[in-house]
Amino acid sequence: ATTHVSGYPRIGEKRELKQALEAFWSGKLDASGLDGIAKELRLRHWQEQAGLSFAATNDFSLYDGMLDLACTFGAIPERFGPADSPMTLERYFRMARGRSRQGGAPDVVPLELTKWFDTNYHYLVPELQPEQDFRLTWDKAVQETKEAIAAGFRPKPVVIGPVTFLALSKMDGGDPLSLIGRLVPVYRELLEALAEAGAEWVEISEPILASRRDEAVLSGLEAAWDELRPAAPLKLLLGIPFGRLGDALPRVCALGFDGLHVDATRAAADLPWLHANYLQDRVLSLGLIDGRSIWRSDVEVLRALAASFREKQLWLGTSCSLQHVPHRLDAESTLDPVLRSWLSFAKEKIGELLSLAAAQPDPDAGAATRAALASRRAHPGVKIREIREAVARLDQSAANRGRPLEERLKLQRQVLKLPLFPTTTIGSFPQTAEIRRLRARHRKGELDTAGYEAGLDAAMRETIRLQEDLGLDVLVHGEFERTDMVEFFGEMLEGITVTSNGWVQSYGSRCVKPPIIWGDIVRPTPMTVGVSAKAQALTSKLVKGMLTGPITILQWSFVRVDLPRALVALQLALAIRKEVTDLEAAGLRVIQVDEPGLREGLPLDPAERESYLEAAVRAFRVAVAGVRDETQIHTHMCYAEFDDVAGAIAALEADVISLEASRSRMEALHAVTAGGIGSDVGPGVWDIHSPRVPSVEEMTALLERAADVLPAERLWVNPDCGLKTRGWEETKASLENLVAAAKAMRTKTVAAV
Ligand code: THG
Ligand code: ZN
Repeated sequence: ATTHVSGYPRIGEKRELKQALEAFWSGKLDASGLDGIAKELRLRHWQEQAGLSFAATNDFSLYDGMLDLACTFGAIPERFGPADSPMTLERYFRMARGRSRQGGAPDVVPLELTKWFDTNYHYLVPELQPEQDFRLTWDKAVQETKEAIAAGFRPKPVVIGPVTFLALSKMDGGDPLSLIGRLVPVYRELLEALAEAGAEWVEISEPILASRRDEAVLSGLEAAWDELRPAAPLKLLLGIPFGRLGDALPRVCALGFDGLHVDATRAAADLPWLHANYLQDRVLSLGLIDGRSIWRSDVEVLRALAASFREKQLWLGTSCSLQHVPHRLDAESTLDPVLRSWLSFAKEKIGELLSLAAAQPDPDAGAATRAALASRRAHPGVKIREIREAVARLDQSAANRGRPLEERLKLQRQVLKLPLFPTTTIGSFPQTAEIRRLRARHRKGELDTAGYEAGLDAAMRETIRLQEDLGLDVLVHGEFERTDMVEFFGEMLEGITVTSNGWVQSYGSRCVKPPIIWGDIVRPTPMTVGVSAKAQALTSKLVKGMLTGPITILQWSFVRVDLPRALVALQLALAIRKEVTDLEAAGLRVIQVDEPGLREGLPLDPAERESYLEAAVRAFRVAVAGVRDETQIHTHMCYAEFDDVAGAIAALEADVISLEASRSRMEALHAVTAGGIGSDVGPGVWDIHSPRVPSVEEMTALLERAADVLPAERLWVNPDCGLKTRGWEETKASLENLVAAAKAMRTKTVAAV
């Protein structure tokens, strides 16, 4: 059978692209050096696809594929210079990263960054105008395709489809989908250029169909496909990753494609219809190998599924681009061999695809897969009776605290004796090169545990002192022991394994190493109690215990598929609940359980959203409900979009919630209050994504806006998010201003009564 992938990881097995980009940005590598590394990576990645019928091209990007497409079509907002001036790296990265104030140059705000469907990847949002003029202004897709041909590969360019491109763009003064008639002729020119370069097939990827199948999208799709067919001979594969088509199947199948590529892992419900209404002489491409999970495929089961289709031209592929899984499992040196046998990363998935397509099943490979899957079912950590029973025993009371929220807050005001507009931070303090070096030396065994902990202690002591000097009200220990919060808890909990090199691109040069949740979750020992108690002992001020919530751990990990996610969430909730009650017992009177991942987990399919939110709210409530009413539970959320989840945020009934709000000038606060929230709220007044130090006046103005929405007694003063990416200098200056702004508000409020 014909085999292909819809994309391959591009950051490099050793994150070579990350290193090259960051070297280029800091001036240590020139443009041709960067170009050389990018070429080398593309070549290696095509070589890893050798054996497949096609090599995916145009899946590579120096920063992001949506940005690439915007640049290809000349959709470049004015602040980045004239749209028809030649593409330069300088402008490309300015669109991605902005430009900060230096040498008198004005700030240039980059394109907005947003989550790509329900993945943990983030794309740049193109900005379009109602009179948008599209023109082919960059030949990146064509060049990469020629490059593959020159290297001896048969290319299959993958291009984000016109409807997805428009639907994910933003436009003031109209629906960007209304531009479809303007875009399609230029899109067709791109296809012609790809055909001329030597492509026989192009995959046009329309993931928007996984989340939107409304009339605007479907008629946009029809309008596009009526006009898309290029003059040059080229076959078009319509690719639909991430979901099913449902009722839209007949309309989608009536489009003029030469082949349809479906996500067979998520569109299982569509397969019977496709079975019955077969595509005759058109290609049906089944994305059978899961591009979203790291579990080894049962190739023989997939082979039987594929064999049930009658299409003469049946292709086999991945459910989506493999960019959402780590590069190669065979590079993991420290992984337990039993767990390893259950897994498959991008490179291994190519192997699975090849064996799926082989004319004859390989009996040895089949036996190895069966043995691996059997060892997983039989592994004692996969099903732990006490954990299953504890989850089954959870009743309504497990999710409820003693008194209702309003009464708890009254009680907490009495016992915690905080001023009006109490000040706090979100948890992390700057992770300097020194701290990172300390951690690296400890990891490599160059520094013993005693020396390491002494180093961490010193940093914590200094940070506590600084917060006291600044006059903050609720202090934090600074989280110097953590790199990524989810990775930290993944390392501490049993049933979860952290890889040593399993990086997945999050955005641009930034990557995460998602933990693998493979078994039932056990918290063998307290995880943060030691460090939090130590911090509390250093000061007479309140110290806040810092935890990550069950939904966020779930959302930012690779999750087992042999147990419903809602049950995995409850297992995580029970582990966090133990930590929360242990923190309380150790004397912490304020405990924060972060849930920035709450909104991210929202299913693409609107029909699944309510049950997700219900389960998510329950997991959070179970995690925090074990404490006395006097103990104040905080939560934190960032990534500023709260409209869809405002009701759920209210239902968490945290005592206090801090939110990212400064960039939206407190719009986020409106969104959560619209959900009927009863919690006290700390809308962020300092945008920590930039090194800029906000002035007292600026922060006071934001707080005044907040005070128009909520009564003063319900407001906290804090930054938008943790400070780990900031430097000490700007941190001190900004926090000083933040405390001054809180004081100004206190004075004003007292004067007003
Ligand atoms: N942790 C995890 N997942 C996440 C986030 C997170 N997903 C959503 C959001 N936050 C993504 N944002 C970021 C922000 C910064 C980084 C990654 C994702 C980052 N990564 C370091 C890098 O690439 O240099 C990793 C370095 C390291 O850990 O050694 O800065 O916060 N799990
Ligand atoms: Zn945050």
